[in-house]
Amino acid sequence: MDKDLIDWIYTVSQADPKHENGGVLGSMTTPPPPEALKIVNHFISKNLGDPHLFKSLELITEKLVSLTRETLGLPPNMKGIITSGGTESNILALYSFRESLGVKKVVLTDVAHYSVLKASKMLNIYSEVVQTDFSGKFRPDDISKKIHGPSDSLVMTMGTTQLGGVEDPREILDDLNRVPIHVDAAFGGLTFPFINPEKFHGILRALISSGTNFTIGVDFHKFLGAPIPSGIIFVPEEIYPSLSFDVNYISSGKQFGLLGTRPGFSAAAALATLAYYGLDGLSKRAKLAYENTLWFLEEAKHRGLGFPVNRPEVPIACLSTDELIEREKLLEELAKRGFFVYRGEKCRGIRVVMMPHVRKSHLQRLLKAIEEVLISS
Ligand code: 0PR
Repeated sequence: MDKDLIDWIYTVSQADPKHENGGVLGSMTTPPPPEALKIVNHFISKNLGDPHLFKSLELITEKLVSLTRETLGLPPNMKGIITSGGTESNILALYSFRESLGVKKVVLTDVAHYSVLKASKMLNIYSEVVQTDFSGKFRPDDISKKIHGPSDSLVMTMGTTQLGGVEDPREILDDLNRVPIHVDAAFGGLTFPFINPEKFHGILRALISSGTNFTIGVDFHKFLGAPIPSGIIFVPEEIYPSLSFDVNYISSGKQFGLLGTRPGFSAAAALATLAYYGLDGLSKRAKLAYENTLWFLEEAKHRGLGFPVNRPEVPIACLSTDELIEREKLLEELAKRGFFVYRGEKCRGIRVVMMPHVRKSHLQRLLKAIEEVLISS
């Protein structure tokens, strides 16, 4: 055994920013709870892609799917498939639309996650991007005039990566001729239902009663804080078979989704994380993070440190700073001081994601650091 090399693996990671001390402020990652880490170890060599051999994983998956379905208020005819996260869910959604419904085109807005365009390229599905305004809002007409017939589809994001907005399909549903819709709720799926239950359930009710084929992807490894990788996609029963692939030599005879061998702990640790916090705990964490998001934006505006371009609907804050300082310089100076925020493309400034490890005191320190950088530049 090369112990030096093993030691080096630990040593080299010492230089990474740490979630716990408020350094990681832009990445949608957060430390999982201790119970989930034990579960990771317990399942580390088991393959979720072989659920007949590892029978417990089949049972765990069933429980996770039904608990998530219940939490989101989805109908029983929507089947859940565990994925490695938002990218895989987006690819599967478009693939299932293409295979079962003959979809050839996808319409999305410029604030959709880049993995939607990645999916359309990989699947040879033509894409049309609708420009949104500075606050990330689309004009309903801009979408409906791009949707013509049954080979078109639409992606709407619940919790946009850049601006934390929620794209509401109710504004256009009547004009869409029931084309299939994929809801990318990778971040919003386990935050938005607690922050604004009325709007969340209103959107779902409208989608369900419209008779449209819709899919929804939600990530456990984002705000919930389950170990990476872990997500889920729900698809209507009728298009579910298109995501099943025959594999004769393994005992289940079929596999779902993109990966073959996939981590068994994906489902088990996500379930353990849900069990650890409980829905009440998760709801409290989401509401607190959201309050901190609004507080941060308001405080920054009040102190002249930037301009909010929208009122986010999930705990993601985008602060426009380009009238005050060159963005790359701000990012660089903040990183030197140990604050790792992300580029805010649409808001021309910085993006902070209020993951559960981000406390108000971290945000206070970040605001102070921005102030210092502005004064000294
Ligand atoms: N859909 C939405 C709305 C997303 O925000 C993301 C990821 C995805 C899909 C894709 O999810 P996976 O990356 O899990 O496949 N959004 C994060 C972001 O762009 C991804 C990320 C996470 C980037 C952690 C960096 C990082 O350190 O911010």
